[in-house]
Amino acid sequence: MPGYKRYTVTSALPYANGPIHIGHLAGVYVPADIYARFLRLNDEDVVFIGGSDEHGVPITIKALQQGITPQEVVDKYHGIIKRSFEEFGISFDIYSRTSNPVHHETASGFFRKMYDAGQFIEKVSMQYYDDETGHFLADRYITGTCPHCGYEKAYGDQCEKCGTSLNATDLIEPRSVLSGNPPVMRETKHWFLPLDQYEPWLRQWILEGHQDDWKTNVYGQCKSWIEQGLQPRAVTRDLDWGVKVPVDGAEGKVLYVWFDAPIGYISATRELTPDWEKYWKDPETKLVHFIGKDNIVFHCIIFPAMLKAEGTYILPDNVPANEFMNLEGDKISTSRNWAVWLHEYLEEFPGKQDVLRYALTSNAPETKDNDFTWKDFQLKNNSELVAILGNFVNRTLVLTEKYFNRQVPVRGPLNVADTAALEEMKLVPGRIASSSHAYRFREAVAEMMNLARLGNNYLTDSEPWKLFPNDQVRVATILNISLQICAQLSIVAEPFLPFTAARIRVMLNLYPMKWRDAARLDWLAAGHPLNKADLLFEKIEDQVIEKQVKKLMDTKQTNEAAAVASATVKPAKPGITYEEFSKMDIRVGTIIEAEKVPKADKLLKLTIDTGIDRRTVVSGIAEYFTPGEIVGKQACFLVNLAPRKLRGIESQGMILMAENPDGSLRFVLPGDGAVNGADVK
Ligand code: B3M
Ligand code: ZN
Repeated sequence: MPGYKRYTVTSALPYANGPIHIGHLAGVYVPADIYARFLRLNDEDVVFIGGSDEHGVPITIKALQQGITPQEVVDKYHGIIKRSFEEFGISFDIYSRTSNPVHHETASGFFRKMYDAGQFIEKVSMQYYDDETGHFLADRYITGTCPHCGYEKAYGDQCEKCGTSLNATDLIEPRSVLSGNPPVMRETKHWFLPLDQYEPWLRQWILEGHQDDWKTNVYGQCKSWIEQGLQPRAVTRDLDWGVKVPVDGAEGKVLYVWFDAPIGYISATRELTPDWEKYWKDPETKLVHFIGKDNIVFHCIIFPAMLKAEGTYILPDNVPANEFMNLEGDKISTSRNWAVWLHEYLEEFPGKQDVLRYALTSNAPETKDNDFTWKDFQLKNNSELVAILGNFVNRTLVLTEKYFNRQVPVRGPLNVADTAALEEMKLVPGRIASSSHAYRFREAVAEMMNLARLGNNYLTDSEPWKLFPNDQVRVATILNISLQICAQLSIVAEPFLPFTAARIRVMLNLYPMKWRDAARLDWLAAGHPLNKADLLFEKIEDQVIEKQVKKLMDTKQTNEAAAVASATVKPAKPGITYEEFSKMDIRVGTIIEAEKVPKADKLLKLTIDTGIDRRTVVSGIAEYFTPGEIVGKQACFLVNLAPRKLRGIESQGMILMAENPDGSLRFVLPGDGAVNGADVK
């Protein structure tokens, strides 16, 4: 693009609290990779930055859930994520992580510079606090109902349903994630970025300056935030995991993860090259952030305000955020395991990176949410990659092998069909380039496939196999042109299908070429030797797809069963005092005899050694336990329950049982070493 000397392309730093799924790929990493590859093919100076976001509450919550340290969580997932990106062909110049020392130094220096310039407001305020666990409840440690859309599981920093960015105090009926209790308020000191002061500048820079070149969804979100009125935003938190706040009197406080994470792009560039400043500070550098729509406010408003405040950095030229990719009609969800995981895909579909890249790009959620289905994946593979692109390249090479001894034949006089094909070819690179510069990769990949379609139709219509016996000159021309189309494909497919492009080049015995070569039309001279033809794609059979669909249906069933079970767990009873509780005398005892009560299906008569005495307890457990299996078992007994008569037998106490939501009973077992008569309290 005119006017820029170099490009800094960033892709959102995924939280290192789970693996990558197709939603991440379709929204962020595949388009960013296409763009970076396209720029490199154009000989542009580009750095493509990625890395793991290793701070913030999503990480510490995961650690809490799994009973491991935050460091263990990020080490595990950073490894999985990095490897799967590599294998998938996401061509980062660096994939870093925010726990690196260079990042801590960069982020803390950034904060300190703003602090010294008086760009924060220091404020003591009341924040939610969990009395039971002794934690301030920042961000995702608090949930409640979203005041904008009514979603009941919104977080203290954001509602994932409507995408609105929230403050914890905006939530209706807030609850602590740690204890489930309603929080209390407690005083604490924090530093705030006075976003309200940047409002006039943001209006000018975004609303006036980027009306025409930012995507409608991005521009629209920015406009609505700015119009709602921006508030000062806390950029520090009471947490112990993250970048320490580098000022006196800030013990136990770290930078807010959304303050440090975007600085991670800068830290990663510093780590990549000593020349990093030109990628961040030279106005002739074009900075582009690839993100999903839930990150728009942070990349379009908050981070630019920070960059502007710091004063020495450039601002993003564009933020081509995508909408969401759903899966089989349902929102992708890590917690519900409703996803196609990249590392699993790579294992189950070895060598098929480009198939997924193609399915995700040709259906990219660029202007609205889209749906990934396995049927569509199969269709894209079978009727486009196999039937058009693969078929065309393969037929061309096989026919050349057969008729011309695997050498490029001579192009003779051209007829109307040849000229039309060549004319069309001249237009293809320009079309793909202008769609790519406008971040319309669906359109771009469709143009690429159209070129393959053109070749396929040209070959089918020309019917060289019928002409060969009588007109070898004509057949030579047809195959020469078909081979040139293959060569052009090997260039223009590279951003979208890098593995396939490389394989076409190998078959054609060509070196990698640049975009400027893409309209040349004379890549292969007559006599140029080719390599053996090889199939680019293979058909995906129904059972392969059915297996994947079944896997998802199993997940759905498990989720539904869990939902039913949790829905039928009885709600808590009203509270009682300790005095009330302590009136109950519960003891460990052993069942020494058990027999059925005649004519009573449900009752067993038990003789219990309570440690105090031996007594009879009649219990309604006969449907679940036979006398034989419970004799000798220890259990807990309520021994001071008023005696009552059941079927003529006096019951002098009660055995304690756990009742599942489905009504089935289980013993409440004392631990090893509990003796009869031990007091349960
Ligand atoms: N880790 C949020 C996310 O994964 C966040 C992105 C940071 S980009 C600087 O959606
Ligand atoms: Zn909402």
